[in-house]
Amino acid sequence: MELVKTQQTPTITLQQAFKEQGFVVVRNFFSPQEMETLIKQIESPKSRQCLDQCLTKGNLRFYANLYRHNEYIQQFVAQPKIVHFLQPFIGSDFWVRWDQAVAKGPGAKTFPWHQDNAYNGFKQTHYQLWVALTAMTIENGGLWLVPGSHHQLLPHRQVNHHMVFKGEPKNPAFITAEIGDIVLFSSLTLHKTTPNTTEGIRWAYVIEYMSTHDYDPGIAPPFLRVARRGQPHAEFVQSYRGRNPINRLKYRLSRRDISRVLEWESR
Ligand SMILES: O=C(O)CCC(=O)C(=O)O
Repeated sequence: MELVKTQQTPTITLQQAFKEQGFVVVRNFFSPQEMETLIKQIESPKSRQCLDQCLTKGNLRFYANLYRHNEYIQQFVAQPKIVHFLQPFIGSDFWVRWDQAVAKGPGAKTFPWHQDNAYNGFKQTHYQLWVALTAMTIENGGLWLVPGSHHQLLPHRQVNHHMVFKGEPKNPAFITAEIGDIVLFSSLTLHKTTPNTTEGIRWAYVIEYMSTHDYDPGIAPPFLRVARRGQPHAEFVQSYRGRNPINRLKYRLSRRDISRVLEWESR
């Protein structure tokens, strides 16, 4: 496995690189065979109900919440290899809030610049594990990221079903990837994909992990916890630590009230 700390000196750790630039890339994390099997599972009849009608358009197909309907995928997202990799970034306890596979076929258009927090409106962040199921190139609609864009929520406007960043990002980086490479980025890292001008399909599978200390107001139980007390531990649970009255209150209060709660919490 080759670790890539994009735009960093060789002495910096992956966690430091993530903190500074909002993403890291790890080469050859999975084998081509694992990726082939995963695509077959995503395309299996079990997953048909996961086709997301909102974002699926023409040759761009979105499958969401696959892990809830497919046991193989459930084991994939909870596998110890992923859990051990993520623990230094997320901490000892975390769960899967969402997953999504995207088949970007020939002619599929740009998916515009955005932060995922602009779509879901969360006050906390989560971690996107982007798995390259096929190689990513500029021509086939691969991933662009903006280093250092993950420190705050930026202004967006709604365009049809998309939330689109209002500005023009400075120094975007294209992430070249081969089959089986992974990219870990923050839900605040600005990203986009450009049109697929090739004849092949660009496949990506994104798993979104969240610390059990943080709160997602949009997902109903059961929740798939995958790490507990620093160990891989896959279990559907009815609640988690972050679903507490203080975190829930943050979604009902004004901005001023929220800063008071945060101040109170930090005492
Ligand atoms: O897979 C793609 O082309 C874009 C998906 C994306 O950026 C997202 O869902 O946040």
